[in-house]
Amino acid sequence: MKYFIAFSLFCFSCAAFGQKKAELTFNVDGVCGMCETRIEKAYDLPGILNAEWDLETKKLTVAYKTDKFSVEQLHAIAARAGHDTDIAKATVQEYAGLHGCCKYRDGASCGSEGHDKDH
Ligand SMILES: [Cu+2]
Repeated sequence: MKYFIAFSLFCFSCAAFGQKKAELTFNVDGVCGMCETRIEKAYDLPGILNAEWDLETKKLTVAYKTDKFSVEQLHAIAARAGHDTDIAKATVQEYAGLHGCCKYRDGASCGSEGHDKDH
C-alpha cells in the first residue's frame, strides 16, 4: 500500500509538471524594430504562449509551457534567428543572415523609425 501511494504521488507530480507554464526573461541582442519583429516571430511556436522583446532594455520575456521547452532551448531559438543571448550565440552564418542595420555585433545603430520605412 505504501508503494502504491508513493507511486500515485509521483505520477500526480509528473502530470502537474507537464501542465506547467512559466515565464522567462533574458537578454537578447538586437538594435531596432526589425530585430524586434524577427525575434518575436522566431518564438511564434506551439508551446510558446507569448514573446515580448523590449528594444530599450534588450530583454525578451517569454511565456511558455515547461513540458515543451527548456531554458536552453528558449535561448537557442533567438540564437538560431541570429540574435545572441547570455548563454546561446548565433553562428557566423546565422548572424550573416541579418539585415545590415541589425548587425549588432558590428555596432549597427539605425533607429526603429528608419527601419520601418524599409518595409
Ligand atoms: Cu534590427
